[in-house]
Amino acid sequence: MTDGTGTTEAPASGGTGPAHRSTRGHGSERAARSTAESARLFARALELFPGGVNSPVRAFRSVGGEPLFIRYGEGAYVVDVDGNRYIDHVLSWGPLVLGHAHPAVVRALTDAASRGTSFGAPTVAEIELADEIRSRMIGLERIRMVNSGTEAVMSAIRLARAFTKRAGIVKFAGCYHGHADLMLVQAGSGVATLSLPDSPGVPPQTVSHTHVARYNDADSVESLFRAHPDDIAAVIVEPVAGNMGLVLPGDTFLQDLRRITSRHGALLIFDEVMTGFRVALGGAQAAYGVTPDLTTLGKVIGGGLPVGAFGGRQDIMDMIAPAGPVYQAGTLSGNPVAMHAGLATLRELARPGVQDSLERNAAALAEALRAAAGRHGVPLRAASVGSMFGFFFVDSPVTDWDGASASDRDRFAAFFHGMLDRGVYLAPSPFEAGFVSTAHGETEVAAFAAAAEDTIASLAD
Ligand code: KE4
Repeated sequence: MTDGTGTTEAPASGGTGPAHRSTRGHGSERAARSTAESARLFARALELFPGGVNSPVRAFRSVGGEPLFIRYGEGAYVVDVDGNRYIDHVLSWGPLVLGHAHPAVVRALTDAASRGTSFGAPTVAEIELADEIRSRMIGLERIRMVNSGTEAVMSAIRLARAFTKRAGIVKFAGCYHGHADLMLVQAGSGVATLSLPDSPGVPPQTVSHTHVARYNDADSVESLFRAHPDDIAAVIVEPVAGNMGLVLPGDTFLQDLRRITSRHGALLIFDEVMTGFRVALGGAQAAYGVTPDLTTLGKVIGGGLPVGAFGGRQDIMDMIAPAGPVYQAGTLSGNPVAMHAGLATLRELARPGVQDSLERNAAALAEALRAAAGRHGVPLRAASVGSMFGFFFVDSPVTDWDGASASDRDRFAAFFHGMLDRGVYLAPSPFEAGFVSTAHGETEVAAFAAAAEDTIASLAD
């Protein structure tokens, strides 16, 4: 178990925790690391799953090599099936803000499951989680629970189109909003990683109303409104972009989007699936002081279980069935076990000082990267916001997809593997964000800094 300072000790007897632990260290050592068992399992997985994985970005395609199979996680660490132990900065792509197997989450899950795993009927848990979310995101007057971020986004867009009686949707190049057909246009994340700006299987007419603007360029949004007068239902944006690498909004960008959408009678949708409860407890909308009409959520609010949600103004949300005519449904929506995992997570996160500590640690990682790159003359830009951090091997500041996609991907791949060899597990793509958890303490930050110094020094050679 992890006491939150990064110190780990064997779990209490009877736990399902680590059967054995790799003795390899972290940081600057580059011990020989076997991945034979992962390779064997990956060969089997390739006979079962397309590309051997159940989500593309896990496949290591953009960094080379083969994915690691994880045996278990504990606190800030994951251990693979070959016994290699890593400091984890993927954290399931964001959800695990408390780290792996946090006692409060495990206890909540176990208790809930012992009373039944699903009823397809209302439970008090969904009320409690919605209350907890709304206590932080006051703009969410009504909420609908779903099962993924993709489902939240596709539902919110259907709702925006119904409410405005318009079809057009504006998104931003490099932003990723899940894999619903209409969003797979110059997306970020796995699509960007796989260089699939438009996915096959998406009929042209499906995306004919999806218009793409440039992130941090409000004029490009204004131009689309001029080109499609009275046709744009909504602008959807990652208020802090985390799917083209980490790209922060410019000083007035989000305020400009609020102003432009209001002026044109369109809705502003903040996709906070990643930024919700990461950028700040109230999400990016609290951090930047901009209230969208609709918000989509996921990841952290499920505590590692499949949960998404969308919510916003009551006059809009009340169009959702059965209150209104816009159909949206889900067998496992509001699943009580998932609700309890999310509730335990948000309650722990809300404890005094927790968010500040997360922000300090994320900032320390970004500073460690900048310092190492500076010492060795390697072009690198690093940033952090809330409990997220990101970096590009590039000389100039990155403000949009063009800047992100011009970064040195080969150098990123070499850095990724160098860090992996030194016991640090980063997202296997230059177009993702990194995360810290409450289980990442001084020990993990120091080990990351040592590994980054050693790896960047090797890149500079
Ligand atoms: P899911 O359907 O994967 O739960 O959520 C889609 C989604 C929507 N909006 C934003 C801003 C997101 O970041 C995501 C999902 N993020 C990716 C990682 N960048 C999930 C990882 C994956 O696809 O395997």
